[in-house]
Amino acid sequence: MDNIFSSIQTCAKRIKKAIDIKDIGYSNQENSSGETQLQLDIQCDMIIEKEFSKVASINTISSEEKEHTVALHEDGEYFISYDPLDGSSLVDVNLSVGSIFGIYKGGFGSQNMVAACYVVYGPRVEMVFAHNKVKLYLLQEGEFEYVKEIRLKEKGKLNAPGGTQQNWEPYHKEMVDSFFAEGYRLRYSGGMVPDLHQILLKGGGLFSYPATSDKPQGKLRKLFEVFPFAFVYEKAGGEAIDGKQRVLDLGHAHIHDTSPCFFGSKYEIARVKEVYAQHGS
Ligand code: P6P
Repeated sequence: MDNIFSSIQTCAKRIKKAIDIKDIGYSNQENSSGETQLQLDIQCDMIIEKEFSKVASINTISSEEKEHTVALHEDGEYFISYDPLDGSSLVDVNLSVGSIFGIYKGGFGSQNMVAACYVVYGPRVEMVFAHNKVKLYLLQEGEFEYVKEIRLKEKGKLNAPGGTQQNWEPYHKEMVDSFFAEGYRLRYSGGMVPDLHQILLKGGGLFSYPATSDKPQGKLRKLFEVFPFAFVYEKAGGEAIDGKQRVLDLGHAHIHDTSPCFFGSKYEIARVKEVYAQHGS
């Protein structure tokens, strides 16, 4: 695992350089989710694949930017899924973006998840690595320095409601509004990594990306986005559900499967469970 952690640090430094200098024009390609790929998406994907190919313990990788998995080392015990640059379209408006990694042992799948990691490229470059604990690191003078352990409180103050509001179910809108009626603050940038990072660092709240009329299976990808953050939030003392059940109890049929998702402190997730038990499919 140490070699993987070290390799991700190298990836993060190289990706930061690519963000700072790379042409952010669109390529003529689409990813498996039908999203037009930025040159930068492809560049960051190549950086990670090249660095991971040097780590003998990595058996196979799967990327949001690749249709299929890529076998690296047949004797490796770890399988890594990743989103090389989540929210990449935010780069051209100078908002924070991130890389997300899910680390599985013996094969891809929520039941095999043993660690998760994400990197936030913002005013500072920070990394969160979740194994037994959730640890925060800050890139300083070319090295990632340990800062602190991250823990969620029982209840927070931030509300990050994702998805197109006109496509929400009425009961979902009522639930979102109920938190605002309690004084929660709206904190939503459209970047999953900074939005979830902010809730973690501020001690709690709710991030939601529900099933909507235009995306009945949600938008966020299980292997590359939802499972890794579910692992981080649970290790930090929070919860992650799909509205009904624990995200990390979900299976996946295809590596690009999506899921509705709710990440947060226990108080907020209890409200989601209560509302969705009465309405949700
Ligand atoms: P919406 C970025 O494209 C992304 O995949 C996540 O980073 C983010 O949480 C979500 O989509 C935003 O989606 O529909 O709210 O713009």
